[in-house]
Amino acid sequence: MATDDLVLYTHPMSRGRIARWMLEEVGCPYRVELLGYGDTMKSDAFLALNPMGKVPTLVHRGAVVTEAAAICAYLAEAFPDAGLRPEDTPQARAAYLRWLFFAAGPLEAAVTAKSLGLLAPAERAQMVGYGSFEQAIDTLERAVGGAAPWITGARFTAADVYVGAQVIWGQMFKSIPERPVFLDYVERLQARPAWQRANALDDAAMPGKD
Ligand SMILES: N[C@@H](CCC(=O)N[C@@H](CS)C(=O)NCC(=O)O)C(=O)O
Repeated sequence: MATDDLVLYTHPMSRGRIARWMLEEVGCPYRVELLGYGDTMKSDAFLALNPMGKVPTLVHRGAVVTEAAAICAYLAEAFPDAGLRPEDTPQARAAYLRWLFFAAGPLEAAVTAKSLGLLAPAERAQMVGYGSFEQAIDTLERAVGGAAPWITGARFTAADVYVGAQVIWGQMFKSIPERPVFLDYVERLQARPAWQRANALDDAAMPGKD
């Protein structure tokens, strides 16, 4: 059932897919507002919510959350019964925050820079957060490979939604090199009913599907 309490502003060809997946994991009713690139995304009404004019943007009872990683973390906190927060141990909490922030910062920057052919030269590695593309990918592989079976250990969390979405996207579009550890993680992630529901909903919302 749609509700005005929880509204996701998104586009099916965007990082909004991450937020949709997280909402499906949470299982709380939400409403979707589909925006268009370059038009409704840059309207005055939407810029008032997100001055970046970007999706995803979530509004929960008047609280605006932008940034896909923050949306995942916010929803895990706002709906604790969904069990998407890390276990209450220093190890699990550390892994949760560490890999969530790593994926939103250094990893995303490295993958985007590589795709654009704009990676920092090797002699500037000390200055950029991702060091080198290879260093960032090797670190991701160790994080995912050390997971049992999820990034913080036994419990699937919001960090798996965010890190996992990047790995799924990277394997699909070849922006992250194919490695057995990544392929296994993708298989586990895509077996989740919430991922499947979110994916089907966004596929159905693709332009030209109505
Ligand atoms: N850091 C943001 C990035 C959001 C972002 O760049 N979204 C793109 C779609 S994937 C967008 O809305 N682009 C529209 C525009 O910049 O006009 C996040 O992680 O949510």
